[in-house]
Amino acid sequence: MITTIVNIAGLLLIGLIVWWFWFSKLNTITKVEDFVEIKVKDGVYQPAFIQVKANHPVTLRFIREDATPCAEVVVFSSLNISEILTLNKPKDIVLTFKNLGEYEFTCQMGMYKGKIVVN
Ligand SMILES: [Cu+2]
Repeated sequence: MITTIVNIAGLLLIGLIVWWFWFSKLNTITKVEDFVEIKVKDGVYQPAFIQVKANHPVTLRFIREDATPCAEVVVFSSLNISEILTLNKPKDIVLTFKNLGEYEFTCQMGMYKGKIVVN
């Protein structure tokens, strides 16, 4: 009985952590004109949910502060872009989105997740 309670409490805690990591940050939209700094740290891109304008160049400056190999590459799979991020060395990726829609960016393993919304 105690084991069951402990297990349920554990699952609730895991759920809360997952919720906190993914949804609390993903639900905050950052509107960007020309430039945004994205921190790669503690398992999340900050900001992770970025809104940009179509047909307007935007500079995404990735700053990797996570030394784990997981954070080393940022991938925009729908754009066929993948870039290596050097620890603590800002990496600028300049993109112009021609089509409206949503573009995911992730680490190689898909643990870090972010999204560009073009409107
Ligand atoms: Cu990863």
